[in-house]
Amino acid sequence: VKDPKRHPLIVGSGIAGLYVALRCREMGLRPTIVTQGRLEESNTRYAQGGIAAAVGPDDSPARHFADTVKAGDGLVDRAAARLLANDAPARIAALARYGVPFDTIEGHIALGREAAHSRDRILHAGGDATGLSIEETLKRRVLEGGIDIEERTTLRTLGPGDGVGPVAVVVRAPGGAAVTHEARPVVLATGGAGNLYRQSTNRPFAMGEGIAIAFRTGALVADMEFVQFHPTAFWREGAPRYLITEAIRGEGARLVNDAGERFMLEAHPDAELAPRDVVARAVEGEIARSEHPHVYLDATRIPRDRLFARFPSICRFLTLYGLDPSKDRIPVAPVAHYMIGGIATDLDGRTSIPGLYAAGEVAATGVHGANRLGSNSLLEGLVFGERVALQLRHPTRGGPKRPARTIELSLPPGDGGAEDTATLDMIRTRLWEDVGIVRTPEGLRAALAAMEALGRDVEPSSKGTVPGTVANAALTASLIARAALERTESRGAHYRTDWPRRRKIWERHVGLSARRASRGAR
Ligand code: FUM
Repeated sequence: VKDPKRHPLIVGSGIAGLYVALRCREMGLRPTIVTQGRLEESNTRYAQGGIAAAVGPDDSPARHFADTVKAGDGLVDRAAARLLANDAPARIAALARYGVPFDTIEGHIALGREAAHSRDRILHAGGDATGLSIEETLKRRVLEGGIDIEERTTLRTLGPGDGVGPVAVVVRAPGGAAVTHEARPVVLATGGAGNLYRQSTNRPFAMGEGIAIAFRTGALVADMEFVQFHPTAFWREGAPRYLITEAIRGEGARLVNDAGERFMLEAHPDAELAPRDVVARAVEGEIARSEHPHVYLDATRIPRDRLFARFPSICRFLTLYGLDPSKDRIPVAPVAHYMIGGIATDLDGRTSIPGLYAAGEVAATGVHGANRLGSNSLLEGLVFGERVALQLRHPTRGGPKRPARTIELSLPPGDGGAEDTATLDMIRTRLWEDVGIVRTPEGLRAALAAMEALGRDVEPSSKGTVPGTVANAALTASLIARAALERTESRGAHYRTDWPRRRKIWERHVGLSARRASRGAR
């Protein structure tokens, strides 16, 4: 490669990865996308509710900003939120230019409501197939643009680069040899970590591997204690934890217990449209109180035509399980959904490592604070993706602020044990049980000890060996448990029984970084 600066490597093909690649190409760069599965496989594809933007006649970016800040429970980076809200209409226009068929009513863009939004501002496509429409549209543009794509290819390590960016080692599945990309700008758009939890809406590969690889390379990681649980995933033995979008509550669906009582009325003045963390905890509380494994979403008051037109995918899915949501209540329970924390970046997606960028769910910009507002996630991939693309074109120096409370952790060699699915299962069960919606100090300590022990088993015993997926899962899981133990308060998505309230001293972020002596190309 003649000029590696002009050849950024983009890892991941959800909304952030595809958008950065497209914008890079338009700016004359020659990006390569590396992605674990097929190009179109990502969590983005399964996003239902939509994408938030203040484009309605009664709305404004200032309101969108204020709602984002309020939901974030005292920890939102205001500059990031202002940027998100102000830039949202322009990013929607960009998606429309690419051809995303947003739903309209009588020629006007159709806007839905979601929890903690003070206005109808959720754009959607194909009813509840917003992520699918966006992913497919961007994929088409990427293919038309002749962008280099390496499918079924996994990032394994990042090594020290020469200032332009890190060296990336990727492996082509199945059984392919390792390929080393020379030092160049690398954008991690690897998505979230929801599948580190036994119960999750996420796709199988969403296990925070990008976070672990960046952390091992020396990147600062932040806000890992904030894992968002979605209150309403379909709950039936043996069925997938399929998302039942919050937008259904925006249309009037109610949460009821087995006795048909609307328990959210007592939990929050906004009832079913309270912030997501509040609803998730209330549902969890109702499940514990009633000893019933789930609650119900009752959408029967929404007119049948409207329900089936607005939420066709959900209605189709429920039909498979013999349910008609216009007549039947939908069994639901909270599950892990979105990683608020991740690789710390500044507002231009720059991490603490020169030439390494992060965008989308894998990044921690501070924009969501302690609790993300629904439908701000697809948006963040675009808004911060745009800024990453601009940086790639004209790189400047910068990076995230190191939180005053940053814990340095060592990464000692392990026993080099074989990786297996049993270890992964233990990680997923432990996180779900002890680092879930309601956390206790004993549970957090036990989970951290368990993650460290499991990590030691599978961590390579020599520095030259590349850690595998399970070692990376154990590492990311231990970062979540470590940060949750550190934050001795309850705020947003992080709730501890020993500190059930917010504390002023905790109006700050928790950073995590690898102790310098332990770093290297592992
Ligand atoms: O309920 C939903 O459709 C989820 C939206 C989101 O996570 O932003």
